[in-house]
Amino acid sequence: MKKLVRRYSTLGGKKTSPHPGFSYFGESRPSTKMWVQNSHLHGFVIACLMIHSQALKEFGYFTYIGDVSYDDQNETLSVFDLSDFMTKSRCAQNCMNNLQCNAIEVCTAASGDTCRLSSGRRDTGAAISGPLCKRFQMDDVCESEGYLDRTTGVCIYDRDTDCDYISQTTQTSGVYIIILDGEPKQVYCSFESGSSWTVLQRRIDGSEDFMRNWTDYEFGFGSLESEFWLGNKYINKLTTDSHTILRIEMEDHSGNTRFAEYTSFTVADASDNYRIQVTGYSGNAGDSFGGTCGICNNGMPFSTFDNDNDNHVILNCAVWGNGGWWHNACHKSNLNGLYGDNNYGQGVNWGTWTTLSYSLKSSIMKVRKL
Ligand SMILES: [Ca+2]
Repeated sequence: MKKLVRRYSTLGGKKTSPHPGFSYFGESRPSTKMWVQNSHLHGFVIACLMIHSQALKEFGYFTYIGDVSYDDQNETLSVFDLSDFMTKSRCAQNCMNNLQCNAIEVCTAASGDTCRLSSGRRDTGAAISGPLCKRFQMDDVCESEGYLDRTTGVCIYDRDTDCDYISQTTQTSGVYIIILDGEPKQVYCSFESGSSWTVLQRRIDGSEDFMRNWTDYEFGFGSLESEFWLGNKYINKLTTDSHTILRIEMEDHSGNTRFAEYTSFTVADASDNYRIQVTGYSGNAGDSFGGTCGICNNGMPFSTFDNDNDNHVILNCAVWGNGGWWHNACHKSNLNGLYGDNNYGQGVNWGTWTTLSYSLKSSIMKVRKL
């Protein structure tokens, strides 16, 4: 399994607990976290707080994340018998002092209660049986199931996640962090009738400017709760990761809704300018991507006002059409066009439904796995 890393100092965002339902260390006080008492450590933490208060704010806290088997000691670094002297608090302190340690595990066995230091991650692994240990994970700034390599200060993610993964714990559509190609990424997951969609694009009110440059379209812009473009870099990663069913839902200004769905949708990587390939149309909005024609968008690389990869020898179609898109010469679809602009080819267009002289009220583009 490949390991991908990311420096936590660039994360910036607020830590999101993957296990919000669990209580913290010291289960009798579920709303309070345990602070490891140690003046030397305090000094260290305060010094670090001055350097990076956000990243280290929760350093030194442990959170109960679930149980592991007593017999599973693959990640055990050392074991202490619990006593009046070797309390759970001292055990946690020992973990803090050992950079290999990511968690403590408090075990109850016939031979007595123990506390062991573990290099274990947040994922407590396979089904368990026999005597159990409670794992208290050291909190860090790494999102999802990522964990901090404390010797290097780098967040490591052992596996990718997606909206299907999120759906195992919730069916409420909204913004979630997934691990996409080893990196945390915020996306909008839409859970509908047992399907988990990842939203790529949304237009609803013209609040966002879609006349953006190549870099903006590459890394995304806008608000995931409102109007946005997820980013070609991430769309490529999603389609590479089997999210190849594309559904586009649109609404006109009279409240009529139509859709176009494709059984296969891929977007190439940056070396091929995020070229689109779609096949397998179904729906009632018509296929404004497909076909072979001078304005057909299928098979075209992406273009923006500062990167003209279209087939029009005179026009820069991204300038003429008011947005980045897989322009040809120029387009039969133009969902990133200027909101509210009904001039031919300038607005939020889906030509096979409302013609290129009608700017739609809303559009949403989303993908899911087969
Ligand atoms: Ca051109």
